[in-house]
Amino acid sequence: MLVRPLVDQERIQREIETLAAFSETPKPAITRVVYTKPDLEARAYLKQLFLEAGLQVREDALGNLFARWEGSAPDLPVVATGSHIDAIPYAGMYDGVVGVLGGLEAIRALQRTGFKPFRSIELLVFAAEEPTRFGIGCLGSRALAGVLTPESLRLLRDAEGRSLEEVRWEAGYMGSLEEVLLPSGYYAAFVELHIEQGPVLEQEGIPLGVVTAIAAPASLQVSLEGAGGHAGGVLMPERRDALCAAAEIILGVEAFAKNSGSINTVATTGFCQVYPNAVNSIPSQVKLEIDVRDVEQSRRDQVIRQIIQGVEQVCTRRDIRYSVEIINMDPPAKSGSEVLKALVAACGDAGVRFKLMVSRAYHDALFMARIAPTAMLFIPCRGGVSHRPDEYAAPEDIARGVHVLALALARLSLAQERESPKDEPTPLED
Ligand code: HGY
Ligand code: MN
Ligand code: MN
Repeated sequence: MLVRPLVDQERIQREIETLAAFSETPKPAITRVVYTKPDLEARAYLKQLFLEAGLQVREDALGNLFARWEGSAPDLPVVATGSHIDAIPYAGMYDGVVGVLGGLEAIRALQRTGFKPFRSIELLVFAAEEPTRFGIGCLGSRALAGVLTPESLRLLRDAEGRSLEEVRWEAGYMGSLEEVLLPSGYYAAFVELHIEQGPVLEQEGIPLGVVTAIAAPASLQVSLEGAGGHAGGVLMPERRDALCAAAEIILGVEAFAKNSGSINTVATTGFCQVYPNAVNSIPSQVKLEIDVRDVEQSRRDQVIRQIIQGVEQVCTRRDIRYSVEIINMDPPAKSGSEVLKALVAACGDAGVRFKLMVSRAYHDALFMARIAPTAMLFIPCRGGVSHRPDEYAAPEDIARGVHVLALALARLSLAQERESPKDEPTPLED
């Protein structure tokens, strides 16, 4: 490989620190929910950095942000990289950000070496990767990949009952949602650099992960309605306590995942809303949001069936009204072989050891894999911790990931042929 990308480690750190200041919560906790003031301020900062790097910048009607380094073959399918900058409440400062600022630094490092792209290289900042505001994750990548239609997007509402339409317009995104979907064959390849959000690389002392597959995520909402009343006045035999029913259901979620037969099955009840939520009032209504994942879709779906059966049994026995809504049940994504080859070759060029692995977290790459050959690069994060204020990635690990990403982007940009995203699947590690 001709290029020796010169990664500016200190500059990436400064930019990560600057971006972290755009948050609803004080550092080290980052809260940056889509279309809120910190999100819009963070976007404005990124657009300024992209323009300084000489990239062509555009945003679509949902707020997906595109920064293009034009190649000498501008009409050919483009090589893309990128991630997200929205953050769940009380998160860390590296989730998603490493892939956005790292992608920018990979481009700048190639620019410094005098590399000239053949295929254009485009950096993406996807809108709403986290499910925080509208209950379903990866809105931007689902929409541009055609997995979510404009009609489905228009049905989305946040916890305050505000529609996606209303909120995005207020944030200045007034374009037509029909224009978000990208034409078929638009991208030749997509690579996402991300922290592992797990402990494997650190435990095994391996500096990079090359992701062969992304686990299949699903989420469902369970609404329970019993009978409220005075905590002192209503005797136990008369009660229809919605929170006690929820407690049994939540323990069932845990048990079904633990007893699935595979360590790769995970399930979490991460959201529990109680009404009226007063110490001396019997809970009459509860809303649960449950997240279920597995690298094997059939095993995940079996757990979902068990959860739904469990809701029916508990609520029948306790005389609780219930409803279950499936929010999303996505298939897993398998990485594109040509992109995997480019990542492995780039690790070789850089002399960096790597591990082939599965991503248990989902990412925008899960949906980019529907429209382009896709793979991911993981860097270690301390203790495998993520979605917490103490999330941390070492500067040298970030710089190493950026270096390999730059080499891979250079290889992919010079590739004459574009493989189809439906290339032979790589084996799912189970
Ligand atoms: O939940 C996830 O896997 C991602 O971090 N949104
Ligand atoms: Mn996340
Ligand atoms: Mn992420």
